[in-house]
Amino acid sequence: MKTVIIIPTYNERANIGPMLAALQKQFIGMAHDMHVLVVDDSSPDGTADVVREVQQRCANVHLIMGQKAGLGVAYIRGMTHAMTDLQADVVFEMDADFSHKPEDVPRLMKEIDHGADFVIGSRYVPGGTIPKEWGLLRKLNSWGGNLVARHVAGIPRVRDCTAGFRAIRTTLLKKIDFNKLRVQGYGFQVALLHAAVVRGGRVVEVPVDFIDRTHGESKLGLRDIFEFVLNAWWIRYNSLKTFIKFLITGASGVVVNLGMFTLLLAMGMNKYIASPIAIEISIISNFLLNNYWTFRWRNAKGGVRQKGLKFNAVSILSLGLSYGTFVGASIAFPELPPQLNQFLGIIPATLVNYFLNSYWTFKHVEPGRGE
Ligand SMILES: Nc1nc2c(ncn2[C@@H]2O[C@H](COP(=O)(O)OP(=O)(O)OP(=O)(O)O)[C@@H](O)[C@H]2O)c(=O)[nH]1
Ligand SMILES: [Mg+2]
Repeated sequence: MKTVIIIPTYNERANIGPMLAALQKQFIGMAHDMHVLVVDDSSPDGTADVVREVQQRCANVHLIMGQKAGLGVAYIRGMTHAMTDLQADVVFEMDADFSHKPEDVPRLMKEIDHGADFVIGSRYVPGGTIPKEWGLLRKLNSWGGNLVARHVAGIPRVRDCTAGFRAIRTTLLKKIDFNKLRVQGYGFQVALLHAAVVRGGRVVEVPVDFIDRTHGESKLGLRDIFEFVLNAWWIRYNSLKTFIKFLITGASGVVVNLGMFTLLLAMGMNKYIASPIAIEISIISNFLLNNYWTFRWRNAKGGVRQKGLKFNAVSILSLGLSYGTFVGASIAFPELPPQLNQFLGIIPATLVNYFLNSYWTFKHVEPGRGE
């Protein structure tokens, strides 16, 4: 597998040379085709000169240059380059400052080998550590960031959402539209993770020791923190929007079903014929609304025919369940108005519909956790 370790740099002259050397040492024992891509934002300290010098000797070291616009923007440029120009199967995110240990690269890679799509070098799973010298403020900052990411953005099952040491399969990355992430700074890490989880990526956390940098300066600014929190709420708002749309779609289906049923009865149709027709029309209207409105983002690339087939299978099942319930209820409670029996039929069909469409047709990860 072609693997590209992306290292964004801004003024990392003291770190990048030793980091490239340490990575090459790790690559020796690895079975994969390992590369490094440095994404330098024209660092004034001449970080790129060091990389160019290494490139004379190492063909697996790549460099792209840009203007400083934040960590997220740098990663998006790096990932795009790794996927299109370098044809990578796997990309890593990694810092230049030795906060992430080069020796851990093979451990993260092993999880990819075992089938994970998104491996996180995690400080907050058993075995993972943060630097002992971190003061209370630094700890609170990291802890608060994770709290916001997990419970505001809605990634509760991941312990370290803000980690910057990760390995990601490009088959998963290609499903994500970077333009929709809307983050320029460090908030990118959470936005990307959330998008990966929503698209069904298999996330695995591997414990790592996070080491404080000894050379150079931190680039985390106030603007980044502000954007980070804002972005978490933005993700939350979008998730909620999907869930609300799903509920509205469901409610509209009930109206369509009972409305059609009443209309057909008024036209003099037998209730046992009117019932399945009304059910089928509401199932179709639900699907169209879910497909082109609620889960529209899922529709971006192909798969419509496959979804249509799955939808038909789900429809037949829902129709059978709903109609079966209607017939059963009509026989058991002949005195009830037919609309009430028709409504009873909606209940089991809704459950089955919801379950199959969420987890199969639209392959949704968790209800309400859509984008
Ligand atoms: N290309 C590019 N790289 C960046 C930018 N901001 C940060 N980086 C790089 O991203 C990595 C992580 O940045 P750091 O400043 O170490 O952030 P941090 O690890 O949260 O902060 P410290 O713990 O203090 O080191 C480093 O390799 C930086 O050089 C940017 O705007 N553009
Ligand atoms: Mg750092």
